[in-house]
Amino acid sequence: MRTFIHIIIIIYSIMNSPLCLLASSSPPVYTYKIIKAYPHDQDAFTEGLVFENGDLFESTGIKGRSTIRQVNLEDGKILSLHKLEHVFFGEGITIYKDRIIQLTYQSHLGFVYNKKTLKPIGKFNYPTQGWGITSDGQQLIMSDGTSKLYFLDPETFKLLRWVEVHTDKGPVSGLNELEYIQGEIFANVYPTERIVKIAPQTGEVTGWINLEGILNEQNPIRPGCSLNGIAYDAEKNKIFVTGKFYPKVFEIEILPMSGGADGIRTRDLLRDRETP
Ligand SMILES: [Ca+2]
Repeated sequence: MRTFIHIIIIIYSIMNSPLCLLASSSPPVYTYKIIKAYPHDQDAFTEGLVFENGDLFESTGIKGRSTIRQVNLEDGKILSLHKLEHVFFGEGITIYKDRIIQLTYQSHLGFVYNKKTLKPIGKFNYPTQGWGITSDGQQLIMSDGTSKLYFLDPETFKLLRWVEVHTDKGPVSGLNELEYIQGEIFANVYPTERIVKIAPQTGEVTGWINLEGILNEQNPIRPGCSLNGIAYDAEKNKIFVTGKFYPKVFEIEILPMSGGADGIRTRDLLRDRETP
């Protein structure tokens, strides 16, 4: 009897292990159309991007060069800027109420800023690396470069739950910059030119967005470039994307593409990147 109970416990554990999660079918693939291109600071190592009520905010990384800044979308000019101390590597940002929350890469430390002034007003700790962060208005949602997304209480930063992001083939790792758009989580997948759409409750991938070719002869690739920045204008239903050292912020429209996930071209752009 004891052996039987042990077997039941083991089967139950396996069935409830996120490692076993597989979606029942391949997610659809989407392509894109550029609606408009705006100037972007090509020295910005973009790690976070968020838009609210006409205001664009950006977080940049690299120790000694990390900032949080408000940027004019139309001309790319920096309207206000806060530099991080040299020991910190800035990562994702999100807006929650009147605050902006920013992660750091390996310091296990997040910063809270006054949204209007960009003055630091608080700090918090987390045990993982910090990569991307977004909010559904109720919770913070955070990535750490693995296939996991962590849901945090926005007031206490306590971990509430986590999901493993997965397709029918298995987990999707390298989840980086995030954006919550119309009930789904969009995530840059490092180091590719792809974005995954994710169901927040289950972690199942609901679509791949292939942005290959967004940098080209007109907007050339330079060393260190990496697609990493998604912002959503909820008021006007506009999606903006950019990346580290990108010359432009692109407003894009997402379009269906024929073929399943297996049809996606997987030319990962493995450049000289050592950091997320
Ligand atoms: Ca974002």
